Amino acid sequence: MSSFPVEKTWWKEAVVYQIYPASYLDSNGDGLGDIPGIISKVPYIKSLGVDAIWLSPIFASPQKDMGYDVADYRSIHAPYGTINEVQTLIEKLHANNIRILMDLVVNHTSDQHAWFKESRSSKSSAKRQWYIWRDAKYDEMGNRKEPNNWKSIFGGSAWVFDEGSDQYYLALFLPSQPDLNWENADMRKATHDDMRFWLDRGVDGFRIDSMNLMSKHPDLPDGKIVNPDEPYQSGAEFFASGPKMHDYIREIRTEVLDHYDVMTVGELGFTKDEKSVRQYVAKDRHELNMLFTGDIVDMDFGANAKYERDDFHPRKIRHITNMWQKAMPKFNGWNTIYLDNHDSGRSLSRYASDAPQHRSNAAKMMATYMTTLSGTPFMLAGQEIGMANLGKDYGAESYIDVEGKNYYNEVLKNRGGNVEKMNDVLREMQLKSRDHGRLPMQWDNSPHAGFTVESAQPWMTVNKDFTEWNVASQLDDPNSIMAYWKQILALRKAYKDLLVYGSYTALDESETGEMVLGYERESSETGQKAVVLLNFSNQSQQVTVQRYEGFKVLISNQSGDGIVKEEVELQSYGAVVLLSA
Ligand code: ISL
Repeated sequence: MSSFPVEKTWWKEAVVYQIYPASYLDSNGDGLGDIPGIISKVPYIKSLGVDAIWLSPIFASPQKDMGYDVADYRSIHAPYGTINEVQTLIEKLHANNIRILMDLVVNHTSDQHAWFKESRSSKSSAKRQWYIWRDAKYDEMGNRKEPNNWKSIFGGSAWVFDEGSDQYYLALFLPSQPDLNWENADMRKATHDDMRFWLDRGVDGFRIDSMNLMSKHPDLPDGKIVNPDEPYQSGAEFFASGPKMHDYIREIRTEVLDHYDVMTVGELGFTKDEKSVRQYVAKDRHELNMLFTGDIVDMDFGANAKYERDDFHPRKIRHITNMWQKAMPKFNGWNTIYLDNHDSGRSLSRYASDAPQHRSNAAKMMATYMTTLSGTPFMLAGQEIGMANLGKDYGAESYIDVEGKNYYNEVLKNRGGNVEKMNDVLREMQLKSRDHGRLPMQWDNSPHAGFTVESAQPWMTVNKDFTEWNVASQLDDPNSIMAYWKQILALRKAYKDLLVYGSYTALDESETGEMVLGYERESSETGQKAVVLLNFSNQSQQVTVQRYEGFKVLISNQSGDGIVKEEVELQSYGAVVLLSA
């Protein structure tokens, strides 16, 4: 249990709803979602009972990585709308007591950013040092080689040779996403100004993209050779959580964030140990409010590559959940609670089941997980109606995102271009491709799910299951997934001393069985307890709950529950929340 009294803040009580702008609603018939589309759905967003939205990047961008390649942080990607429309969105959200978080993408920019164009113009450019430039190396034969052996996160070398200025620049993602050089104080100041630009327009905080990649080891040493057959190796040890990382965040805090009432959530890649995590979010560190540690969306990634097989098992979610729920209170940190984002497949299809007979219950069970833990829940638009992955009848050609495509093509090449040999990779893409998290929102059963007009070509495949699984069909159905979300979000607010601020105690696997995740929450104000039991399997499970005899059922996705006796029978993907008197 925490040795700190938990301080109450709005961002701890908030529930955040992530909107991927391309995929929410197209208002002008070009097949791409836009800002006016989101504006028109503010009443809908409000009706769910969420408190904030996180908007994935909407800034001017060549869209090589769907806006995570920013060309100008102060203007809007024209097909999404105008800056005035963004201002209207902010105002309309605020009028409805909904806050807005922007995506702060400042580990890298697009190669179309004016800063980079100037930087690459010559070695003596005033902005040369705003990016990471290095001379070529040469082997004994005189062949030009990259400055080190780092592999890009999206495949190939992390270095790009610039013929014009005769040096390499570092790009940890796409070659068109050059990494900024955070060592440079002028660059940092310009970035702080960009942040203020949005904060002064009313933005309530940031999700900080690739946050801990900003500081690299100053010598950029070669990564360990783990795969001798491959030309490039992971350099994560040297580019993640580098020596100046905490200086940069603290500077952002004191120079910018502390002058506003805002929240921050940093995306933390490659760094997952408690000691390092502590340094970013312990309250006395004065750095970030919370983090996405990533492990919860990586539970079925292979040991060497995302698209290698390593099946989900409930013991994984038990381990990760218990680890962070126990860790954060020790240092007065705060958790994020999430299962989905735009970088992977839908959790429903990966960690539970989207089979027709299970889908509704499984989605409600996952909603129960998302709303009964200590931390700030981040739900991905579509979760409220149980949106699922594209089915197995969609082939490799349906996947358009650069991360998955690059990987697929690399493996295909290594296998001599034989598509017949690609079934294993396709299987993993059907589970984890980033495209699934970015599917157009399913509003109704009209053509293209009501996402865009009939005559338009949606930018991304609309999942054909929309005829059954859509917002309109659930709005008035009291047994729908959406109705369950609304109910449990309202309970989270009504019982916030317990469900937001209460302490967490894991139930032991010996008590619940290996397929059931169980935990207790307890209010320090009233001593009231909630017990949460979540069945992550398609079989029914019995859990003995003698010690909770007399508790009543607060919410459940199964019928026939009331006052608890000795045992709870969880149906497949059943979820039951018990409450003490
Ligand atoms: O997508 C991934 C694997 O599923 C991750 O490796 C991801 O690239 C990493 O978590 C960083 O993600 C963020 O920055 C990327 C962008 O493509 C992602 O969409 C974003 O969330 C580069 O800006």
